[in-house]
Parts: sequence; structure tokens; C-alpha cells
Amino acid sequence: MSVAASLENIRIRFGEAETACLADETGLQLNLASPHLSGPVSEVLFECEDAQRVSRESLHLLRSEKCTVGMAVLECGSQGIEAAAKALYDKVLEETKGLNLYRLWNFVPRINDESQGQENYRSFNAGRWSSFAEAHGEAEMNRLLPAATAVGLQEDQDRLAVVFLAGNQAVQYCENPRQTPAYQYPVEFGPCSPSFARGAVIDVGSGRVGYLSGTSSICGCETVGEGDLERQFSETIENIGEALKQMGFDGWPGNTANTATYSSKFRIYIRDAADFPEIRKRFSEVVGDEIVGQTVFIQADICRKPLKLEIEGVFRG
Ligand code: 3EB
Repeated sequence: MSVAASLENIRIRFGEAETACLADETGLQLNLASPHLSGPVSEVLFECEDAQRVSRESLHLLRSEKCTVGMAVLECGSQGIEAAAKALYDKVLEETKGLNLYRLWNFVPRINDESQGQENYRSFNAGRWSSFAEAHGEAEMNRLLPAATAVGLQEDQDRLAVVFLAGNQAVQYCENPRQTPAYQYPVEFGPCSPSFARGAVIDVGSGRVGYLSGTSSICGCETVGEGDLERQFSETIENIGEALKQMGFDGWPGNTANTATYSSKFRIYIRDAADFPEIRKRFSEVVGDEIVGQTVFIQADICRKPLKLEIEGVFRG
């Protein structure tokens, strides 16, 4: 008699009253206090067969032979965001030692506000950077950085939320020739550069999964189209087209010259909810109605103040 393998998953749910981790018999869920604008409210990020659920203080994990995925929500309190990020990443890197980090999502409290004389995003970057540097050494860390997104969280209480995916599958990290690698941004964008790759492609045996990092209107290292939504949108689309090429997923999915032989799922973060109708309309012109209907639109602050939107995606082929 065969026993059905249990399948657990890790999910993210937007538009909740409060940011918090939840665990049940089906897996782990991160509730986020980020306003949901359109598309599925809840999204499965990863599925694990025969996983064990492990909780260590703020960290909640699903662990199997093949993967370690998890999440944490940390109240920053008086320790501040840099220390909170360092502590959280130290735990994540400890738990995923010997595995490849595929993808991270970071939700940073009041990301563009200043605390203790520094923008919260810069403080977050400093903590994240120190953790990677300590774990891998400054010389090695850049080639081990995962795909990532970092956007803001707006709550009464400062909470830093992180979700991570790691495992033993081979991974290829990708950069975008249109953009300076974020880990090489000059010091004017912050004393510690943002530690992430533009994309990560995982070999999953049956095919490939591509994780596109949060992508915005940045060329080289400069913000493009300040105050100009149309320009920012088209620059972001250009960046994604090039990143997809680098990741080996050729051609924009769903458009008229559709050459895509892979599936796509997008999430779009919008700073000002009033821009949602325009962004949705333009995005549907790029990917078509079907993909746009499955796209998750979230209202969130983006890591540079002038940026109006950021787009990420997952591709399977
Ligand atoms: C950028 O390209 C835009 O700090 O983890 C995108 C994706 C951005 C991830 C991060 C930041 C991050 O620099 C911002």
C-alpha cells in the first residue's frame, strides 16, 4: 500500500490587517498589511513534498531533502532596522547553509522614511550586506546573491518581513546588461549596496523556473523618468525584456509576436494607487488580458522615492 506524499506550501497573502506569520497543516503563510489592488489575493510561492515544519523563534521553515523555505516577521522596536535585518539574515543564512538561495522577498517598514539619520531602505541594506559579508566574505558574496524584491510596509508598528526560497537545485544568477549590478551601485545610493541579483534560474529536472527580481525604471544606476509614469513604465518593460533574455526566457510572453513557450506570473507594486488603472492598461498592452488578469497588483512604496512602480515575475518552461 502506498501512502500519498504530503504536499505543503509557502504562501503570501496581501491586504491583511496586520503583518504576521501563520502555520497550518497545509504549510506556511505570510500575511501582509500591503493593500491589494487586483488579481489573486493569495499566492503559493513554493511547494515542498514531505516537508517538516520547523519553527525557531521568529523563523518558520518548511524543510525537505530538496529545499528549505521559510519566513519571518520581526518587530524592529528599539534595535532599529539595520540590526533587525542583520539578525534576520544571519538566521536565514544559517538555516540555508550548504544550499543555494533562490529568491527573497523583503518588506521593509516605512522604506523611504528616515530613522536615526538614515533612510530605512539604506539601513536595511546595511544589515543585509553585513550578514552576507560575514557568511561568505566580501570577495565571494556577490556571486551567491539571490533574486530579490524589497518594497515598503506601512503599519503602526515597524515590522520587517522576509520570505526566502532555498534548495539543492542548481541555480544560475543573472544580471542585466542595461543595469549596473545592484551590488555594485556607487556609494551615493547608500553606504552598503543592495545585495541581490537581477534574476535566478533554477534547474528543476522537469524544466526551469526563473525568478525575476523586482525590476524598475533604472538604467545603469540612474532612476529614469522621474515624475513620468509612461517613461517609467516603458523603461521597466525594457529592463524586463533584457533580463528575461539573460535568463534564457526569450520574447515577452503573451504579445502579438508571441514566441513564448513558457508560463509567466507577475506581481506589480505601485506607489500611488491612483496610477493603478493606467499601469494595468499599459501592462495589458504588453502581456494581453489573460496574463494581466492573473497579475497581482499591490500598493507599496518602492525603494527609491521617485520610482512609481516595480514589476517581478516567475517563469516556468
Ligand atoms: C533596483 O533595481 C530597484 O533591495 O532587494 C529591486 C529589487 C530593488 C530588489 C532589493 C531593490 C531590491 O535597485 C529596487
